[in-house]
Amino acid sequence: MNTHRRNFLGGAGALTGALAAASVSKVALAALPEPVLQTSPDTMAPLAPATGRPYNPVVTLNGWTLPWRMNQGVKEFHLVAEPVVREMAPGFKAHLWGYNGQSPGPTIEVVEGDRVRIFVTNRLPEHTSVHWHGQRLPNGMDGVTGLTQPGIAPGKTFVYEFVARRPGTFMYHPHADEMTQMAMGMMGFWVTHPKARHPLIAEVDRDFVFLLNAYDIEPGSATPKTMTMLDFNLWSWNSRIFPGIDSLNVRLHDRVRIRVGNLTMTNHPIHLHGHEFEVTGTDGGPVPRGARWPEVTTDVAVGQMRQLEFVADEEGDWAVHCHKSHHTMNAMGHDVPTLIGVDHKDLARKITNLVPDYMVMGERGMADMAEMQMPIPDNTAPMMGGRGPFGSVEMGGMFSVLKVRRDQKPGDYANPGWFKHPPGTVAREFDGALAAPARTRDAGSAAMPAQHTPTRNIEVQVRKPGTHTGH
Ligand SMILES: [Cu+2]
Repeated sequence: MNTHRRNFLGGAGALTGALAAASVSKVALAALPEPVLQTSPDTMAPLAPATGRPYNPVVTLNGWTLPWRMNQGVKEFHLVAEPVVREMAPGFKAHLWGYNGQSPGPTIEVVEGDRVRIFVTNRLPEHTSVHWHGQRLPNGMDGVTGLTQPGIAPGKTFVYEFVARRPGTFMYHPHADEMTQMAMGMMGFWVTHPKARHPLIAEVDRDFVFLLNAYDIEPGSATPKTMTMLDFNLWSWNSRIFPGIDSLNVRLHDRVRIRVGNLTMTNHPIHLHGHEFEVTGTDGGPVPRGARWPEVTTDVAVGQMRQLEFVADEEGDWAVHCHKSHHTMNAMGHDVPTLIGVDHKDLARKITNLVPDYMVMGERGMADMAEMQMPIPDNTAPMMGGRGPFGSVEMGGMFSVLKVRRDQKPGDYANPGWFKHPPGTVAREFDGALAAPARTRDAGSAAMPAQHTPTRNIEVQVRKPGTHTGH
């Protein structure tokens, strides 16, 4: 939701003749909708439907929605699986695989009951397929290589066709060499809007979508290590890391829906500040009203999707983030020892003689890292940062800001800047006299001395195992 939002149609010009010539024959091309490619990682304005049934479109965080064409009552889309260069944060570009110029691929939006035809052209160096996660569809359209279809070979185009039977929140991803292809960023969002007022699907003012994904890219390099199973160093939303993730900008009292899908290898407890929400739906469908309860954090397990809904009735800049603290950090070495409380002045002086840029990490915690700019390799992002109105936010990874503003116009997604706090409503330094803390000489706290304290040591007898005599 940058102020430089680009009209996605501007991206249509990015179609290259080389692509068309290399991948599909002229006859096939005549029947194919022209693929629309995207070159910008900015959040696109919602794509209002010009044809077909009307609906209230979603906003894909740092992403876009794929345009379609109507062909005799069928909504036709064209996905191109291909290597892409994705800017994960300003100054940091990753070599990923994705669809139509970006990773994740474009969001696909349709309406319940739509007949949908999706052309998938493969420009990857290996075969692929697309699985339409969560959809009711004919088995042969399910996209599982080897099980329901042959893989789409490099250079080939396949066609998927089915009716979007169930309204809700879905995603798509390959079911072919998934470990590699998902580690490289191949995935996308899918929303099926209800065809009429639905008793369990609220009409909302703002509807944001993003996928949780994770990468292992060594600082200074650009290609993810695809064999990594757990120790990822980049925790991203739509292949962006904070401060590269756009804010979610809403108007005071808007009803807001945030749809999240998880295609990483671990769970992510998504936490919203300042408001309570309900989980109103999953990729399995809308949650019955009697089964909803208030939350401020909801866990999104691997392969799951969650719809959070709330009324944004508190003005301000509210953090929204994964609550695993390591997931709000960017690329770092995991072998850094804990140095809190260690005095290493002498050591630092000696090293600085040899390496002038050397900075000792963590003597007082890690917050200094965000303020001082330690030199980092080209093409990576600082471990944490993000300049806020009061200094560094000291965050990275899966972190963004919900900006609730009284004067945000309906339908305006532009970033309103930092919140201007009413006078007297910001935590401030206390400048009165400080009383000395009261401490007791006994064990326990000052207010409540410990009771039943043993007066002598209790000896614990532990029998240690003797010689192991084997099995
Ligand atoms: Cu997380």
